[in-house]
Amino acid sequence: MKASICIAAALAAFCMPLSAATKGSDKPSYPTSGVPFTQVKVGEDSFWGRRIRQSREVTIPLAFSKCEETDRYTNFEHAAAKMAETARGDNSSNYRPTQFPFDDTDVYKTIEGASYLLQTYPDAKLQAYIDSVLDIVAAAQEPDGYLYTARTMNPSHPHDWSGKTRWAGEETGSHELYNLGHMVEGAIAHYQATGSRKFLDIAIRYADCVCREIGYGPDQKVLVPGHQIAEMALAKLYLVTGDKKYLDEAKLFLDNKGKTARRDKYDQSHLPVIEQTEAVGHAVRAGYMYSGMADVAALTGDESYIHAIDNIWDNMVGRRMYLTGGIGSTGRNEGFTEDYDLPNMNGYCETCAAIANVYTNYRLFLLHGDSKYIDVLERALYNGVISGVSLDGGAFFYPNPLESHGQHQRQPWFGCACCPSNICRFIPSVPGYAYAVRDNKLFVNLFLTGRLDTKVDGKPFAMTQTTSYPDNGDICLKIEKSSGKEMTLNIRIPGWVRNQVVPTDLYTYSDHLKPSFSVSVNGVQITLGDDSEQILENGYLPVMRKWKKGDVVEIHFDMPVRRVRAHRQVAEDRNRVAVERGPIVYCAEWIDNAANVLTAVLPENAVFETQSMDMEVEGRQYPMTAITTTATDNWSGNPSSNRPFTLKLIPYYAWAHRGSGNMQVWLNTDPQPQRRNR
Ligand code: FUB
Ligand code: ZN
Repeated sequence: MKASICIAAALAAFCMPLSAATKGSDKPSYPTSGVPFTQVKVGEDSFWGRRIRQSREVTIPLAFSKCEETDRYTNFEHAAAKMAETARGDNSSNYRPTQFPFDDTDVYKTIEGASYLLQTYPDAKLQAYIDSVLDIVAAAQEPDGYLYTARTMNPSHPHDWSGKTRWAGEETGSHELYNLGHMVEGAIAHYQATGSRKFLDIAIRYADCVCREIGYGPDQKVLVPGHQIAEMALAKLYLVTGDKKYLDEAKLFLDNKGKTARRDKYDQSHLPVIEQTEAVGHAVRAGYMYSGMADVAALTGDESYIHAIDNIWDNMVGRRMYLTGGIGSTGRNEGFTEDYDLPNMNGYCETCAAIANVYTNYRLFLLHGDSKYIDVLERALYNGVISGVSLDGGAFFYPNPLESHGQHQRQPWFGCACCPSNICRFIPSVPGYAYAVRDNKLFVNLFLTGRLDTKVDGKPFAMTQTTSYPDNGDICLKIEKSSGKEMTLNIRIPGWVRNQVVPTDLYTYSDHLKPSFSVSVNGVQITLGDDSEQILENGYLPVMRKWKKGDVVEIHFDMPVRRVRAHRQVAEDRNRVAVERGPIVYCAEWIDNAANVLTAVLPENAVFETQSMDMEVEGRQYPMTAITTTATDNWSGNPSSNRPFTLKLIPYYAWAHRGSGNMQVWLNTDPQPQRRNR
């Protein structure tokens, strides 16, 4: 499908108007517009309500305290002090930055997450705290807008990765533009949530400095970000301000990849982006770049960008993505390797990379309007992303492998804290992925309890959604406000209901189940016919009518336990099967099982049962659905002595909460003794 350029309301995909700065209202936007997080309130006692509560009570306070404890704020204070000292002719100080030149971003990312929370849970104390941090940040900004503490605190002796002068080290590791990207993302969230321009103005000043200094002009430098994110952030800044120079700068960064001195697969600079066809290199850099490419594709309609990002997605989702939606097969480059190389124990699947996968797929949905992207997004969200944070919100995984012999445990923080701070900003932003609007269509993409208050076709529309998803597939939508004009609810029918594990042949269901679904309006069931696919549009069931307050839509998805096989070329998963239910990938842990889960065999005819369970973490109970079946233990190495035992499986996201031990997602199906000895 072509990306049509919609002449749409200024603040389509993510944003609310910034009237003072908006230059004209006829700028292009995404073909489909995401409903911003500001218009979705998640119910407290629900799957995502609990996650957001943990963010509020644990994750974000922890991250702010770590920023304090690990001298992240001191970096800003030293930068400000250095400028003051220099102004009075004192050059005696020798401040040293903390470990990484991107440590500033943990501050920006935590403010971003806290801002999303403020929107839902106004909190004067938190707002005042953020304000005080922003005072420290603002004081570190150089007069022309440059804000990078790793240099400003000691210009003649900056961080080792920074390069001698501004931008000199950007392509190889300074992260000056990575810092800009996270600053802009955080500032926009803060502005949207609070209406305050305090952070936004700081970010705009730095963005303007970058636009002045990096470009094609005679006094400018042409260079590209060594770690992407500025591209997608500047595209967002364009949507918020209406100032096209930010989109142009984002496109300049992408257009020049592979054309500057730097040529390396690691940061995707091996080729110009529009010639790229495979997901390569460092997975977070890649995911952020693909998101930026999708932004540019959608916002400019540039066919070469659309073609390239579609090809890369085919390769990534068709050959290089884990069942959990995780990406990155090795820690060597924290990234991609070869087609079908998806090792489980040594797989990397950095939490940030799964988040980047969500960003990419979300933007591709906004570009193409196809639910297959939300299917991938949902898979990453419920598995590879939330496995990165403990149920209580206080400990984090950096890599998220699919197999362990107990060597992996979540940690309360890391020296390189990109993953915890990304969790800070991502979890509270989830409501912003639930709905989208195009003309008089409302897309219901995610199933989560809460209230939506938005506009469809320019007219107010409100609805509540109630569900226990992903524990079951029953969802109730109740219309609370509608103009009475005809409009369509586009209800996403997830791939997992339609017998598609993923929208490629990388993973397939190996049982012969045929789950079905039903949708009724005010008690009257919609006739789906023999082939429900026929009436779906891009994976959505369109339900058009003149909605009125009190109308009720009931959705039911069968949610049987499913067996999944990987493509035969994935050597690691050969003779193995994974177990899923709805969007959730399951795993077996040592603590629930009397046999070794690394060598246990799941027979072809295993019958599964589900049961509700509460997992206790730090005295609090976390509800989830467990699965049991009968498997055999071939630990003896002799198939004739295989013993049956009750195999218990829990959601993958909940592993590693009860001590250290074996964990397995891809269970053995081969009754012969294991060739690999563990
Ligand atoms: O370079 C910034 C972040 O540090 C990357 O995104 C992570 O993979 C970690 O290397
Ligand atoms: Zn990370």
